[in-house]
Amino acid sequence: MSKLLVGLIGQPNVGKSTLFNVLTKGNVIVSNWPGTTVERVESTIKYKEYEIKIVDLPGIYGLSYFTLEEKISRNFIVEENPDLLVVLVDSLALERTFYLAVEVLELTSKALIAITKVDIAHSKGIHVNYDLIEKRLGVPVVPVSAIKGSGVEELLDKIIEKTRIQGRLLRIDYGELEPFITGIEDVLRVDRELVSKYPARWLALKFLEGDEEVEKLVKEKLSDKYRELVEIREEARRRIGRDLAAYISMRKMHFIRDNLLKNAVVYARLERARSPRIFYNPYIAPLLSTSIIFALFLLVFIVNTGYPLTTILEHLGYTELAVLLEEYSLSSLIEKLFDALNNYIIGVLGETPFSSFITDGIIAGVVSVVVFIPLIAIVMLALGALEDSGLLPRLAIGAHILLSKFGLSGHAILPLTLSLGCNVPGVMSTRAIPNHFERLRLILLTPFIPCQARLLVLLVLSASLGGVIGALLVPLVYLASFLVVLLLNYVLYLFEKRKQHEEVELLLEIPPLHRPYFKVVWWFTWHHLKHFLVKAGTIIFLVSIISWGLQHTTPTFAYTENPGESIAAFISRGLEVLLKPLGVSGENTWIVGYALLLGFLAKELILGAIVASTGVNDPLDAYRSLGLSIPTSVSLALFIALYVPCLATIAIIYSETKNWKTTISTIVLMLSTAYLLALLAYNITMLIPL
Ligand SMILES: Nc1nc2c(ncn2[C@@H]2O[C@H](COP(=O)(O)OP(=O)(O)OP(=O)(O)O)[C@@H](O)[C@H]2O)c(=O)[nH]1
Ligand SMILES: [Mg+2]
Repeated sequence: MSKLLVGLIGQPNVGKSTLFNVLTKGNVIVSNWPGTTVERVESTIKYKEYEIKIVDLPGIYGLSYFTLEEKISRNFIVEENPDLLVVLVDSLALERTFYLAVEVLELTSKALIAITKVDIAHSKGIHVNYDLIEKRLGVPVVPVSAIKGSGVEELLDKIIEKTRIQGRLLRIDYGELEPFITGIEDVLRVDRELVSKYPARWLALKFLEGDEEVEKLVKEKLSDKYRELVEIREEARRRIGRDLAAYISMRKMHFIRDNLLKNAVVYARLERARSPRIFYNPYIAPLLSTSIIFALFLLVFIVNTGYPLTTILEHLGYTELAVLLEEYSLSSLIEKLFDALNNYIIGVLGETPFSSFITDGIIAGVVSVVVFIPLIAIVMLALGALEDSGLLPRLAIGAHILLSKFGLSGHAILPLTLSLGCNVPGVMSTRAIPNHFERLRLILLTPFIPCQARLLVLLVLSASLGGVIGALLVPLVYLASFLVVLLLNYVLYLFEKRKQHEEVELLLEIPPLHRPYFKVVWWFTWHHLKHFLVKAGTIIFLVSIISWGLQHTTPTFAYTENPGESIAAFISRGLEVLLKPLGVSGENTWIVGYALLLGFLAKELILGAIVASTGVNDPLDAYRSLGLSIPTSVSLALFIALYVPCLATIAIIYSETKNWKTTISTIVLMLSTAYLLALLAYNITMLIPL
């Protein structure tokens, strides 16, 4: 266990003690700060592999050395040398409360910002772009609500993360004062010991301000230079023509208003809150909420891939229209773009192992990340608009009436619906769920919901079967998936209830409705996109490249274009033991194993793998050529619907939970559930005379 010392610092009333209590859950040690009657409250908590001692510092407005509270805080920073300071800033009074944060960041880079009371900020129409402020300050900025408990775990994670990285000090431009600051800094640097304890620039500023403590320090350590320093200060005062402390403080306030917060906060104008009763009606609300969210879901996916409209059109016989819609959907346009790039590269390099590595390895890796961009962007734009306008909590109320019967809260409507299209935004949208346990439960279960990619495979399988079984296959598989989700959810829910003795509840601040602000919606979208690209994107990209290696290298490490000779096929042959009980046998067994193995990366690859290994061009004919029995096809359909959806989902589960245990548990749970049910389906279908 490593030990960390963390101080909570902030202006009075920003919420330090409230956050302190939430972080430490009670057991505190109360003493007095040395030589004073001011209470010192501290507590040690265990988090991950850390023992974190948290100290609640007294509320102060700035880091001068006048009041007792200020002296206590500054001595704590300098003498106790904490591993990190958490500077609390009140989201309801950003301009004022950032002042202390700015002062702290000039003194130490071992700090991060927690923006507090975000629960009420939203209902007052205050929207903050935390990412932008983070970039401008150079330290992490974490929104928290101590009252609702949101952001607290993220704060702890960021605390640990930040203590591992060296940051830089904040540098504010003091205009005309700059040459004097530099002048004083140069003199101060003579005393190495002094400038190793305090940043030289900070000392210079405090000296200019006439800070009592710094004055004393300088006089003591640099007695021979003291006159010179005082002269520089006199010269500065003449130049500025006013009190230097006031000037410095004014420049800080300007920095906060004109640089730090500029374009980073939107204060929405709230219309007088009308109360649309319809959102609370026990009969209409559930229907209304689910339909609005479902309609939104349809729209998003139609723009992205054409699905499910394409499938519907095809079934109605408008095949040409369906093809057209699909061709001009966003994801197909992206694929065309990269196909053109691939063709160009092959044209230049010829068909060599190297060009295969570039196109099927690197570019395919990039594509597998990029195809998600429009989808996530549109989903997040839509969600952002719902959230910002205040409509989302109202829809959650309606959905809650319905979902609470299944041990879920109204928040679950989003992940459940979105996952029908794609599990990645489905898992991402669990962020809106305030209850930690429910969120984990949904992260674990939403991947069981068959997404569009899985549907495409299921459709081929059902076409290969034909007849009644073929017609029933897809609806039955969907039904089975939903039953699995509901059942597992209920089991997990009962476990939780034993632990936390709480009913599913909907903790909602109902903000007034207002029209969505594009800027705020865009922040929301960009925040999620960036998260996906940086966190999940890297994992997806790297594994795609590794998988190229496995598919193009033989067990003796030679290059191969024949999938049957590759390491992947070699592994697939090992899967035969598991496939036999599902009725897969004979020389094509490895192809099924190989297809399922690639399906781990993305379900789209299953059909491609079968086509590539059988050498039959049409996916349906290729599948038929495997000669699998009806019970086997049924069990495979169920297995494909339920086992790990794709690498991207796994990557996003990891990046959302930052926990390998949860990620691996999900994989194990999915594989075992899928396999057991597939086995069951095989044996049941065997009994039916067909
Ligand atoms: N809505 C909401 N209110 C909060 C939150 N955190 C604190 N408050 C309220 O803000 C007020 C001040 O909170 P404290 O925790 O006492 O603030 P403090 O920073 O410790 O104040 P001092 O000790 O006086 O410096 C209290 O009324 C809290 O209930 C929050 O996350 N959400
Ligand atoms: Mg307090």
